[in-house]
Amino acid sequence: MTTTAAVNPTQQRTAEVVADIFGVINERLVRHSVTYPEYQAAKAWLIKVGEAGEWPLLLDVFFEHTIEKLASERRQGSSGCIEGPYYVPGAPELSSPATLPQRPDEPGDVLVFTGTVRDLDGNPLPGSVVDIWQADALGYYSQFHPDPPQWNLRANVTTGADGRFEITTVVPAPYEIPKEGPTGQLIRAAGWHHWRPAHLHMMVRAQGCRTLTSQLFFAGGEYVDEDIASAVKPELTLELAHLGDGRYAAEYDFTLDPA
Ligand code: MBD
Ligand code: FE
Repeated sequence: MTTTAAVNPTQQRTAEVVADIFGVINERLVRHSVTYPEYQAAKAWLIKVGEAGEWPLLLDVFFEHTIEKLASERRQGSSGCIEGPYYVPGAPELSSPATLPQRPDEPGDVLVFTGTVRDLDGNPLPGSVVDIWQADALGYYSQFHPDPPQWNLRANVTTGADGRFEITTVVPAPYEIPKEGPTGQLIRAAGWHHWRPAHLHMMVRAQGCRTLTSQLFFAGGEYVDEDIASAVKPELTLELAHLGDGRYAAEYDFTLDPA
């Protein structure tokens, strides 16, 4: 790689970071004595990742956790977590207490998810929004799987005067990376497992605050200790309580940093 004089800071940053990453890749090709057949297989596979539309999936599973941990170092409030590939803006706007859009026969156990959104001083943030999305009890996300209707288990829930939210939904299933696609093929070729533990996704927004993108997991759930996306943090684990009528409850309070 030739190095030309950088003319502005952005160009300098691009040149430094990309040259370093490409340099590391080239070193590793040497370390592993990568052959022409391996290079050609990798090239064909990378082309398939694009053709299958799996770049968001592949990058978010294997790399977003690093970027997110770096970004979290600059936060004092609640921990964040990766956004992943399945967020869709513009979900229905509901007010707490809210039930997420779902089918009349929505499978799974009912979950009542409650909490309060506050600032760093502990003041509740009325009118803040919990933009929540999740897989259903079969592990399918609406708009990324043909079965669930468009906004199934997605909503922007506005908190009440006390900054509190109560969101009725269902307990999600663990998520299996699709096996048919190039990402799934790679995982199988390496002998890894295809799973993320069950999780809820959310972006929490409030006037004057830095938006928090996070996920919450379930204590003791399958794959919590072996997330293929390396995104689980201990402080993001919910304890599921029994409400006694077959429903489950979980509570989590969000603390937002100033903008
Ligand atoms: C998911 O549901 C997810 O949250 C991430 C980060 C990657 C793949 C599927
Ligand atoms: Fe997810």
